[in-house]
Amino acid sequence: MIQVPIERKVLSENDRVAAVIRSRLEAIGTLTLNFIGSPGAGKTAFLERTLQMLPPGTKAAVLTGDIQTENDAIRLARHGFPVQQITTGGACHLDARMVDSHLWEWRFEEFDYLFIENVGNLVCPTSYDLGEDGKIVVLSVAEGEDKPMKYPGIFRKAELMILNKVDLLPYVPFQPVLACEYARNIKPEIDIIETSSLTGAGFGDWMAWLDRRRITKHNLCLNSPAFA
Ligand SMILES: Nc1nc2c(ncn2[C@@H]2O[C@H](COP(=O)(O)OP(=O)(O)OP(=O)(O)O)[C@@H](O)[C@H]2O)c(=O)[nH]1
Ligand SMILES: [Mg+2]
Repeated sequence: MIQVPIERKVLSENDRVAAVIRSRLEAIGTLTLNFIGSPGAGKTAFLERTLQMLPPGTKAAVLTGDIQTENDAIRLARHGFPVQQITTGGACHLDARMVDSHLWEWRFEEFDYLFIENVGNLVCPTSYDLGEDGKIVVLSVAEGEDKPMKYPGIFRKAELMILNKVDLLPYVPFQPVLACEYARNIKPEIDIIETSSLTGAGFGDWMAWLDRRRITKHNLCLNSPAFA
């Protein structure tokens, strides 16, 4: 019976910390994206290929969340960018405090991009603002096209859906058109990019989206009252 007020209190404390993170990241112009998807949807592989494709001189960093193990951080660190693993010790999502304490370790360095890989889960991470500019949902073709209908929360909050592992389409009964239709029923304006981290398909579109998103953020910042 007291569960709802306690949950509300936890979320409002989280929102307070997230707002502080957002204003700090805003001040240094870092575009921060929060990647959410089921376990095994391919979030780490997607970020690995993204790091490989960033233009020379780009300053990027990754925070990667898992319940246990440093496996993802080890994979991501191979690409020469700063990476920190956040192990939640049981929690099924990252929260703003966890992100804040790891950003302090980097002293809020001025990165162009901060990528946050959330704990593999389509539900819990959705409610937690981490101070990011946007959420990106990663759905793989091995999961079934009905997932936007079954887990609408994250598809409503995400600005982009990565439809991943499209190299597997010849082998699985998955209809991308239906998956996109279900996602757009939840959020008509959601962007969708089909990708394969194995073959690199769709990464040209993704890198262009990323670049556009950074420029949009930059322009928004320049037009904000703080810069007037
Ligand atoms: N065929 C294919 N396999 C992929 C692709 N992307 C990832 N995989 C494989 O899918 C498995 C899971 O990939 P990960 O990148 O570890 O997935 P994840 O979403 O980070 O998983 P968690 O961090 O555990 O939630 C691995 O065996 C990858 O090699 C892809 O585009 N195509
Ligand atoms: Mg991972």
